Amino acid sequence: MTVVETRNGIATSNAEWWRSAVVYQVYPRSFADSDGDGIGDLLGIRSRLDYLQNLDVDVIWLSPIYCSPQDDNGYDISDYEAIDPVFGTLDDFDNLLADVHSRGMKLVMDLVVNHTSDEHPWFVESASSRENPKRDWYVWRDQPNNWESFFSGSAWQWHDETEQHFLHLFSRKQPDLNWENGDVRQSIYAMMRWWLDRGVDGFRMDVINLISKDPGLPNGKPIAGTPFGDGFPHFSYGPRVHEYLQEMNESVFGGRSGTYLTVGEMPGVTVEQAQRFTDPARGEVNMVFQFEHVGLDHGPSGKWEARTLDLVELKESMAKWQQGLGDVGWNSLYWNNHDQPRAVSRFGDDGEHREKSAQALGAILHLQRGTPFVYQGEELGMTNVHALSIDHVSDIESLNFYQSALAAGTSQESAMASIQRIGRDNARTPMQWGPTGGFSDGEPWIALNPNTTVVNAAAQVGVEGSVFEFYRTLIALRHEVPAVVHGDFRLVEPLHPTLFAFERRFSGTLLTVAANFGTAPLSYPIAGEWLLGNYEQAEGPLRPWEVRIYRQDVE
Ligand code: ISL
Repeated sequence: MTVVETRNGIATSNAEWWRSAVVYQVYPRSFADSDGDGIGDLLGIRSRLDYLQNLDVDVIWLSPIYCSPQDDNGYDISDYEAIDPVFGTLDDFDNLLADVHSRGMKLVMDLVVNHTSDEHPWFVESASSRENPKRDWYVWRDQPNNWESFFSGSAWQWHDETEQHFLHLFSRKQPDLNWENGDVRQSIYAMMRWWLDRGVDGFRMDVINLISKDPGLPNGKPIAGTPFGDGFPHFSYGPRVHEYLQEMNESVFGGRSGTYLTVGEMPGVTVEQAQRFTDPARGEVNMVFQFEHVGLDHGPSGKWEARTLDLVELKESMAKWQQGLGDVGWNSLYWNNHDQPRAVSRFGDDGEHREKSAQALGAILHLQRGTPFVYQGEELGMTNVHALSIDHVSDIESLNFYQSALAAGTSQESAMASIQRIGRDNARTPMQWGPTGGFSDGEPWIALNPNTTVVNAAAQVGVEGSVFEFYRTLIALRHEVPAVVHGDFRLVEPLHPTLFAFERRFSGTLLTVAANFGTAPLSYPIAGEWLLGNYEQAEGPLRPWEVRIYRQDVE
């Protein structure tokens, strides 16, 4: 392995550049529209690279841009080696990639291989007859089991022509691939190599802990009040998942001189499992997206049932992951993405203290150990959409939930309240570039959040004290202060109900980060030299949603 100096002056292997990187997630449909059809596209992204370079992010992760019927906004892929015309062409992609690289940034693709679209030629063949050589590429059974789909209803769809059911953990237009079949795996690895040959810098792997299922596909424990059982223990972390990831890693990345970022999205993953997935010695993935902290406000029946978020639990969970992946493995750090409500609305205060709380959240995340992911608009403190009605809901998960909740006797008001609180459209409204939007010259595919009049990039870039400029400073700190990347982590005052404070220690430097997750003045004296804060520097109690970062030399 080559040893190089990183830009923070620490000698590390250049194969591990992702440890000091910050990733920015672009949701292409909603980022920037160049041709006025109301849907964001590759040329739009290209036209906004100055903005991303100014923010100083290292990597761009693109949510899926492949050919797709768009049943689940591109997470249902019908051709892995072509760009959906709505986003542009392969030439547009190559030009974007070249521009990203020429600015010293990297680009990571979304890899959705637990399932394809039902319009993918593989599935079309598989469904054409029971004798087709690709029949076994998907999961067909005479009898369905009792598993429930993530998107409501049964996870099985009856297929009239060949008189069997096929498995779809997500929508019925997203049939699950059968990873037990070696030809399926080899075809996926070949496709991944094709993208690496084009120059991409890695993959974010969609629900990759679901690719190996318990081969017997047993029924799950019955879920009270529903006809379904909980299949999760049988379709997640299956017996061959480590084997598949090691095989993928070897077949796709083995023998290449480049170095890549891989992050596995893994709903329900435990710290112990994540340690195994991210232990560099095992050769699987660099890091995983875990879901514990974004599940703390879910009720016993799941995400649609509200539960009050408790700061002590949030701190305990984050500290557990910091410790658990401290010596072996690596953390990803995120507050939100295209599936989650907006961070400031969920964990902060999107009213009076929107800016301060967005900044405090930013600092608490970016100063932990791991690779931070910024979801488009988070760096502006974009909020949930509060005024949705069901006619304006676009997301398949929310629409299916609404139907099944009403069928089960839930009131329209209550179902809508759930969607407003936690529905995925909250994250998918167009990027707010200016006071009138600036996303598209046409009618956007999903309505803009009306608060674009005040929450927008034009009002923040270059403006001292803005959320954007604060994020820029946080990202610069990661690039410049080795303790941010490498320091160990210690939570302080774990039981304090409104203080979120921790220490990072590395090679004679101690950083202390302390934030007031409330509005009442909070005394928490910190030693050392002031490094950064989201208010004017002052002694005395922490003001509403104030965060302070101090640095001191230690033994
Ligand atoms: O969105 C969720 C919260 O309700 C999750 O259950 C989500 O479906 C899960 O995290 C998997 O997400 C990924 O795969 C899905 C796709 O719809 C999501 O957008 C994607 O991030 C199926 O491909």
